[in-house]
Amino acid sequence: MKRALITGVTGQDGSYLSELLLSKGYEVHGIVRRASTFNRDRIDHLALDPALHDRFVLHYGDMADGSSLRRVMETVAPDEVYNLAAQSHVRVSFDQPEYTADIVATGTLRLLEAVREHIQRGGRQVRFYQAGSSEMFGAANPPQSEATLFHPRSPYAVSKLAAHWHAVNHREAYGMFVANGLLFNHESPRRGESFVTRKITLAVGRIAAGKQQQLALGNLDARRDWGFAGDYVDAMWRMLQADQPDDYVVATGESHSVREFVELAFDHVKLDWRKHVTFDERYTRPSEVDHLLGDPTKVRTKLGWAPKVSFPQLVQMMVEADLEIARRG
Ligand code: NAP
Ligand code: F7E
Repeated sequence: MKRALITGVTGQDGSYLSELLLSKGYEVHGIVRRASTFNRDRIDHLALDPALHDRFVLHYGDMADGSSLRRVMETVAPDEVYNLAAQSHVRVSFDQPEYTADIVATGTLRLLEAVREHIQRGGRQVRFYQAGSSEMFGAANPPQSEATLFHPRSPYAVSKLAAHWHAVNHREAYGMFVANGLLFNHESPRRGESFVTRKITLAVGRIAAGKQQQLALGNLDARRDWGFAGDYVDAMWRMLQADQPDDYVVATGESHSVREFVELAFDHVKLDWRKHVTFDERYTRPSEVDHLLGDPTKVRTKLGWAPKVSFPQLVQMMVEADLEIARRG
């Protein structure tokens, strides 16, 4: 039975990846941080399932605390490590740049070092997945591929870029099996509520249920390559099953504007978005990323990965889930 360690297990991707690995027979260990309120909604169905008691195990730790990362590495001795933990909000990274750099960049270095020391002590091979981001391409012209020069536009993106190069350096300097995923935006009904897609679908559900009237948004012209998170965690797993470690763009190859997402979401409940959406400058960014559009040729040809959920299916899935929440709440 393979053993995996996931940082960021309570996040959107951590929850889908846990489900995928458990379905493949893995023993899954996750790192959680202490909070004053419970923050495990996305994984409660796994953590509280008696049948998974021995196969889904949580450990306290924090990307800011190298000693906790080293301790968990020694306790778990995993075959695969998936580093998904991050302060992942681009807008927030402008307000908390140092913290973002500490968790996203230095935190990754702490974990890579914990893995390196673990391998040195025990001689076991550990495969490492680093959650890179299309934000690292930032201002680079679309379409973006593995050959595109990075041009990050936020403290988050700069920090992810540093983490990316730490990962590459550990691969080259120490011969570690480290794969970088360059993942474009991926969404789901489990998406954090302050990211634009979920913010829109939550509002659409509440407006349709008569519980809200207005939705305040920032830049509607930004274009993103949006896929379904459940599809993307499969690409992460495939990267660690390859013969050689490498870096891969994971994307749908299709981009849409925030305005198109809004239109489609409101259309789904037969409402005119223009009557409900207002502009609020607080949701704009000091430097925006205008157009991200990934070229997934490499991940398709080398790893056989392709997205299964289309853009309209994704919007529909998210609106329906949030309609249900609004009706219940
Ligand atoms: P998410 O929902 O924001 O989850 C982030 C996870 O990181 C949460 O489990 C969070 O724990 C944990 N975390 C934050 N700070 C931490 C710390 N100091 N120590 C330990 N854990 C910490 O993010 P996601 O959408 O699942 O994304 C997963 C990863 O992929 C992230 O690294 C993100 O930057 C990257 N990424 C995401 C996308 C996307 O479109 N979703 C695209 C490219 C790359 P709490 O629950 O305690 O907050
Ligand atoms: O913004 C615009 C905003 O916050 C998308 C993270 O997972 O994906 C995510 O980063 C676009 C931007 O995602 C609002 O200006 C308009 O152009 O949903 P978002 P993001 O910044 O693309 C990448 C790949 C990651 O790696 C990140 O971790 O939407 N926008 N109005 C808005 N955005 C937000 N959040 N809120 C608004 O009201």
